[in-house]
Amino acid sequence: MTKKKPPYRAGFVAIVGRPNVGKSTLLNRILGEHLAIVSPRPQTTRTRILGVWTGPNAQVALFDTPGLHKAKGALNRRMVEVALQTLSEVDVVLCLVEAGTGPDGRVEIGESTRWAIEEVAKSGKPAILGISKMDRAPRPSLLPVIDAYRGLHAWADVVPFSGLKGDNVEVLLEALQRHVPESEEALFPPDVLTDQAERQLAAEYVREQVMLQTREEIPYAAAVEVEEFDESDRREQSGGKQSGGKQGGLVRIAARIWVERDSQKAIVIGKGGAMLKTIGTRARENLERLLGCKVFLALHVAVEEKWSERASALKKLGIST
Ligand SMILES: Nc1nc2c(ncn2[C@@H]2O[C@H](COP(=O)(O)OP(=O)(O)OP(=O)(O)O)[C@@H](O)[C@H]2O)c(=O)[nH]1
Ligand SMILES: [Mg+2]
Repeated sequence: MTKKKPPYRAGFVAIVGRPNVGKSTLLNRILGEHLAIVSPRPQTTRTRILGVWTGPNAQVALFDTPGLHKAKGALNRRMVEVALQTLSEVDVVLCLVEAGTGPDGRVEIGESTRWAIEEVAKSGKPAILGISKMDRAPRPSLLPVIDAYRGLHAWADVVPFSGLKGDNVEVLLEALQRHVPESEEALFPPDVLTDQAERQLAAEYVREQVMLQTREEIPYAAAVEVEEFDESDRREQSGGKQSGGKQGGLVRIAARIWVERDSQKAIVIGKGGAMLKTIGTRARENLERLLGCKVFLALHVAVEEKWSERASALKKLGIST
């Protein structure tokens, strides 16, 4: 007797949750690529980022989204709108929370986490709960955490995992494959990894370094615009992942870091240009890895007052649609 082949499945999944819970780290872990920038600061991701995982029996198209929070200011409001909008467009929701317990071992679920879960419930979509950062939680604390969250929503599945270390990510991916709908065919060709152009990724890699290297308000006052992406000296070779086969040679990139005040510009440039040099060097090294070729990266800093409050600026920077 031959065993019946399981049906092929394919669908869209929104990864949502409070800022900083590890959404982007998980997307990168599942895809094995640094598609979404990551920093220890909340509100790192500003737009939604598609990452497509293709397996033998299923395709899971994941949207990483900005963190759900009570937003103040046009930029943050727009970010939350993007996340909520994405919830309404997908087949399955993957809601992430942190595996945190209080000092006395009691499970703590904050006001904003409850609100995020309410939004997930309102979407009416099948929702998987991912309990993130399990590497930080003592094992015995996980069961009460799982129980507490089970009480808040009828989750389709509950999976503790660590995006950083990779623990249980396979289990989570299996759960996602089980819950996306049956489908006649894949949603994307098997070699598609993301919807982000290399130009956009370049801007994000620079912004990642701004977020990692600077302090206080600078990470939130900065945006990056790629003004030039010159591939004329890039060589065609087989094997480049992001580039449909291009690898080797040189890409010249010029990018502008926008900040909101002169004082912020001075900090981003640093003493004798030291800060800008560090940002540029780190971003260039990461870009060379991504693009599989040498990169020449020229960075400039410019001031545009209150860009984060203006719809036109958000649009120009790819944050608004
Ligand atoms: N220990 C531990 N840290 C993690 C894990 N996943 C993410 N982090 C860290 O948590 C911080 C935030 O991770 P991100 O992936 O940027 O979180 P996010 O949910 O995308 O955050 P926003 O884009 O701001 O909403 C970073 O410092 C990560 O290294 C994990 O599984 N374990
Ligand atoms: Mg993120």
